[in-house]
Amino acid sequence: VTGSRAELTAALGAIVGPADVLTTAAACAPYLVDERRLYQGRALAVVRPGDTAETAAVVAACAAAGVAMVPQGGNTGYCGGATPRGDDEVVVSLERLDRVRALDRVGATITVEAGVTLAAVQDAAATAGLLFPLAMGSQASCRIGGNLSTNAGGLAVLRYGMARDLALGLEVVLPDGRVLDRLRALRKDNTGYDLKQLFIGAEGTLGIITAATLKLLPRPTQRVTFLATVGTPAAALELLARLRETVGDHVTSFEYLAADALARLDEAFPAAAWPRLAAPCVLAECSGFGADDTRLLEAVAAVLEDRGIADAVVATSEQQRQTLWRMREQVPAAERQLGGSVKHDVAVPLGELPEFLDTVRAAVVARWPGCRLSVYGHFGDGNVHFNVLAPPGADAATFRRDHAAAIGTLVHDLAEGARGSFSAEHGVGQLKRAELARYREGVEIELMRTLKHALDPRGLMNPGKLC
Ligand code: FAD
Ligand code: 2HG
Ligand code: ZN
Repeated sequence: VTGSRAELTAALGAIVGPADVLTTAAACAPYLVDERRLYQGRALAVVRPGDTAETAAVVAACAAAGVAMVPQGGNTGYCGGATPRGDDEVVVSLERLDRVRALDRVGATITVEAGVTLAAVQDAAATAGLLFPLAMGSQASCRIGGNLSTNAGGLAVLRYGMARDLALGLEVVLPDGRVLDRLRALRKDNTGYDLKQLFIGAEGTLGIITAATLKLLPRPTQRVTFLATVGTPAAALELLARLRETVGDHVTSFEYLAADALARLDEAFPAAAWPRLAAPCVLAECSGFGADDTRLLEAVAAVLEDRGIADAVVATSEQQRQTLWRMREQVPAAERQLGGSVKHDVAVPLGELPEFLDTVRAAVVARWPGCRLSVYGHFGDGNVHFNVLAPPGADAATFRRDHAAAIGTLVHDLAEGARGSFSAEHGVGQLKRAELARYREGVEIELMRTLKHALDPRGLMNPGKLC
């Protein structure tokens, strides 16, 4: 660090205005702790630029002072990626970059600044009669720059893909303050390396995303949303296959809720108004565009009947549909209310899911008898959240402190052993750096570090995260 803290904060204040350079403990507090309360950080300051030019100037000032920067969006990330690690780092919050710059209805694209919340992007699309399909429980507070930086997944990946699949162009401030303007709304552009892809999923280690041009899609006119008892994970996969054979890629979401996840919901929210069906359940949604809105419903009903699934609730109103989705989206809140969990976010090839679940469940219960599980997730993507809570009566924080690492190694070893991934959607951040080193080949880590060094030779952009 060159120069004094006071000099840097004064320089930052001259760029963004003194009110948007936070230095007091109280003002900085919300930016210094992560969503899961796994990391309590410290920072020299929190700075909130108001546009791209200010962001670039902030980065240039920090770079000139040799001070590291931690980009932060909605601060809902699960791996401590947005939490600063020491009082020699500056948090760069993108929350004031919250404008929708353009919406092109004919081209079906939207250009938004990084700090627009995911829900606001969805709303802007809906207002134009279009769909921005990225969706997840945190959508009211996560921000599109964070979604792109984590390559977020969520509830409709099966049909629409991850954040990466929805990005056409990016505007990025590089670690030295230069601006890379690739805000193109092109579906086709073969002009060398596709540089935007580097920043998607980079967790803020290569630059700060300030704006993005995103794909919009036709807004479905019909939706069939149902909760059904499926018997076993294998039967759930068979149901998915039959649905896809029947209605093709109209299958938009296919979420699984094991008995233990449903039990955690009941423990945390005993009075909630959602339906109680025998476990395990699937919450699925099919969406389409036909003029006759009974056809999709009839096709889904025929598949359920053919699979011998009698125990099912099909939403007959938007309100019921939202109740079903709220039930699924409240599982993380239930875990939090019960003291928190050791979370896993693994993926395995679809066909391996049933055996993987049996194996991992047996191994965890044998080694940590009495622990409670919460198993659910994006089954159609091969992505499950295999979460482990302390035994009833045990202190949740102590359980996590003493056992999280060993439980993680067991779960991740089994997932990677099944040719899967230790992180399907939440990323690496600070939390899973050891896993990255453990499971990725030396050549992969070397390439990642080569890229990091090429873009950020001084290591000032979100150090200590990812690789
Ligand atoms: P932050 O937490 O602020 O940051 C995340 C990472 O991105 C950090 O490394 C940060 O440095 C970097 N970053 C943020 N903004 C920028 C930027 N503009 N430029 C460069 N780097 C940046 N995730 C899923 O994938 N699927 C889910 O279904 C899902 N459900 C969730 C449900 C709940 C209830 C909660 C609390 C979280 C959930 N998440 C889910 C995790 C989280 O919401 C996502 O990872 C989200 O994409 C993070 O966005 P954010 O704006 O909060 O990012
Ligand atoms: C979800 O799918 C999120 O609800 C959060 O990815 C998962 O809290 C979790 O473990
Ligand atoms: Zn998830």
